[in-house]
Amino acid sequence: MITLYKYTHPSRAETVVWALKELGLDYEIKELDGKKGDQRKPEFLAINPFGKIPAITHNGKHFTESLAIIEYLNDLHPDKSLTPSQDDENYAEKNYKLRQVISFGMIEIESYLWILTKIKVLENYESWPEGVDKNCLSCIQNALPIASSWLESQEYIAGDSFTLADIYYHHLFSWLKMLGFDLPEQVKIYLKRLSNRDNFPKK
Ligand SMILES: N[C@@H](CCC(=O)N[C@@H](CS)C(=O)NCC(=O)O)C(=O)O
Repeated sequence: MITLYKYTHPSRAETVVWALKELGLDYEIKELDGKKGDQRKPEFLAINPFGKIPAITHNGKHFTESLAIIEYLNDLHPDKSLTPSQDDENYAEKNYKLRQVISFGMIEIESYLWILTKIKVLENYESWPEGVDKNCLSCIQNALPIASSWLESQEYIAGDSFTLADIYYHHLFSWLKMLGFDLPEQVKIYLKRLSNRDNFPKK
């Protein structure tokens, strides 16, 4: 049995819930109250010493980092349905595209988004020099049209089929929306398409 540790409130642990559903794996959920600091209690630090969710336990072992957890879950599935099939004659190219879009999202968008969130939403709970928020904003504004352009000719972010990159980009684009970014129309349509999937976790 897989145990997923998530917050009572929505967080990136929802990406793992979505992957579990897409893969049809059995799991149980243990909820932590982030506002009460459950993530910093010794019981949870024994699972993730970094004190962050999501984390899963499986076969007596602990797994952390949302995307790595999703990769692990995908490897448990006989068809590895969230990544291109190795039997596909264009496997190398399709797998490259998947890794490329994820790498781009993490480095060119999420890193700046996280700093912007710390400054704007968490009210400067770390001290960042003046002007950093503007730099982050402009880095994201440069990267967003590139990510959006991938959706001009394909239904999913890394090609013509649904992959774990779509789970990640749904999280990323929703985060941008939450911070007030005006998303391009094709991104809005894409988000709608993803949220209509049978296994999309309903609130
Ligand atoms: N890179 C990690 C980030 C995990 C993360 O930042 N989790 C947040 C919730 S979305 C958290 O647990 N924050 C708690 C804290 O910082 O105290 C991942 O993708 O799993």
